[in-house]
Amino acid sequence: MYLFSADGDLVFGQLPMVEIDGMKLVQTKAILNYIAGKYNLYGKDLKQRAMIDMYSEGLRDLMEQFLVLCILSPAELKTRLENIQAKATGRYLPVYEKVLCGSQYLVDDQLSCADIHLLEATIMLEEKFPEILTNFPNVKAFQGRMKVLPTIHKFLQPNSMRKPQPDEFYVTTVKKVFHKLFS
Ligand SMILES: N[C@@H](CCC(=O)N[C@@H](CS)C(=O)NCC(=O)O)C(=O)O
Repeated sequence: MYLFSADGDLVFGQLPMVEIDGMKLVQTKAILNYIAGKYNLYGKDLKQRAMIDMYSEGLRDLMEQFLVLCILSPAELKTRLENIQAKATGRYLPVYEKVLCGSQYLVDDQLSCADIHLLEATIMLEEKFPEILTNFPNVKAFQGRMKVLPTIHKFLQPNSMRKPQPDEFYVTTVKKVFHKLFS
């Protein structure tokens, strides 16, 4: 069963879909890249854009690991969390720690969408592993600088548009929807 909407707005029968500037955009990367371009968060030239994409994709690979956490069994959850922690500390955080040594931002001297992804990833990681940034002081300092930027500070306040961690009600609803779709 596919999620095709009656008006055909879900072009591939999938979410997310964002309505922006008269378009109904699907495909996460297309959405993110459009927003990054529109708000000057996508570098000054092709090479910077390539670097921004490279750092962003690494973070997306890491953050994708979190997607199904709320529907795993306790045993699966334990294994998955161990795996995330190992990958984060062994593969991903060392890269960003090195790039941020002496640099304010990941690419060039200006804020880009890669920085936003890194901030989000660090917050997600700390929600599960509160001490995880202890050995990554440059990343921790970067997180502190990012959190006080006015729009980001506002976004991180309770009841903002940032999704809270899934609670029991959310998990039950997701399971019911998936059960309806796929049974
Ligand atoms: N490549 C797409 C994948 C989107 C995707 O898998 N969406 C899921 C929900 S998170 C979905 O709609 N699944 C239903 C389906 O594929 O039939 C993107 O990055 O936006």
